[in-house]
Amino acid sequence: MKTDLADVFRHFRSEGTFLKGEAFGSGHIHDTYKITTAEEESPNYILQRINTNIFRDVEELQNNIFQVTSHIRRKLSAIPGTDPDRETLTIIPATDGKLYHCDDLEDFWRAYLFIERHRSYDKVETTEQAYQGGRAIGRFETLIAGLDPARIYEVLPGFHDMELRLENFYRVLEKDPEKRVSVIREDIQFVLDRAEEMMTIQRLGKEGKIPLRITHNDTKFNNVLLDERDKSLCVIDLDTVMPGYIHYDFGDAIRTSANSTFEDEKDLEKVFVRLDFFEAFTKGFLEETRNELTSVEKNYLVFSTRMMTFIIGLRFLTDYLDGDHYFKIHHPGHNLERARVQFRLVKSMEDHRQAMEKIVEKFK
Ligand code: ADP
Ligand code: GN1
Ligand code: MG
Repeated sequence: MKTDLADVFRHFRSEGTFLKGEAFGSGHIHDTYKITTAEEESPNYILQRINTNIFRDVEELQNNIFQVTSHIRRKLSAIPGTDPDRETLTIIPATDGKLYHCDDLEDFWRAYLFIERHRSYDKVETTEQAYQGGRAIGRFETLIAGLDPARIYEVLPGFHDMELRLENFYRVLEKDPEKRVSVIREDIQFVLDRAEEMMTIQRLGKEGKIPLRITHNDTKFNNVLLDERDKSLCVIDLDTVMPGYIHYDFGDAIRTSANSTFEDEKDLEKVFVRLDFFEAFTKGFLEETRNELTSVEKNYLVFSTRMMTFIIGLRFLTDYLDGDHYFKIHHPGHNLERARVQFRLVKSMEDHRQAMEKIVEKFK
């Protein structure tokens, strides 16, 4: 049955009349629509059907986003020349005052102000974009530092816990529900060869050598909006803001912004780490965070790029084995293709490790 977007939209405290609703963006999790209103002076909106297989407690999820955006808004309003309606998300409450709307089919919806005149990229094209992405993420880290962790509900516990992700992979491997194990022999070996090293960040955390912060946890490049001149504008997709290590955000951002090609490139020969993009992103990121980060944190930034690329690859691979229930796929084998791109990128990062360390050294 086709969703009646006009009917859903009616339940939000929006301005203007519904003109049209179209699928928007390329996120892997929610169903996202842009709602255009009829009147020139009324804003447009983003309407999202929340993926409740993943986010089971919508009330807590939305409350988190409200806490995060309110905090950022407060901080921005103290900085002259900023525009909070463009530099952070604005939740549009439902007509009953809730931060979401539940329809008759038990689908949960939320609405945001549409951030106009933005640019969003699935793949970085210029060093300037990478630099601005680094600034955006770096600034986000400093904006949310100081948010009281007690206000944040841990929406997806263990989200980047390597041990848990590995256990989960081994469990699905054992069951092999779709009989796909034989296809991924080499990928399994790739995982086994690196499993131990990949637990480094959690170990440092447990030993108290790096601080637990509030982090974004999903900093891929299309979760950063640039403005019409490709300048840093806004960090979106705030579902996973939770306690975490800085390495989750830096690593995940580099996984996408320093990838030479798309996350699901079929030709693996085209996949490698772009050192020029890595340098530009790192420069922007450290300009914003240099004074905030400890030297131990800085020492593991390069490692984090391999770790986060590995863990997302592992999640794609697990989902492939499990029958593709988590990430949206657009054709059979899509998750396997994504996993292989990640692993190829890890390999390239291993090969360029020294050069990457030198770059961090230069800007830290
Ligand atoms: P997902 O978790 O599925 O990735 P996102 O919240 O990232 O969902 O939204 C998907 C896409 O929709 C984003 O990558 C971006 O292109 C677009 N988008 C989301 N929120 C806004 C907004 N407030 N203004 C403009 N575009 C947005
Ligand atoms: C998902 O929501 P989106 O598409 O921005 C995923 C991330 C993965 C990413 C891989 C909640 O991000 O963890 O890194 O896909 N988000 C969630 O592209 O699982
Ligand atoms: Mg997203």
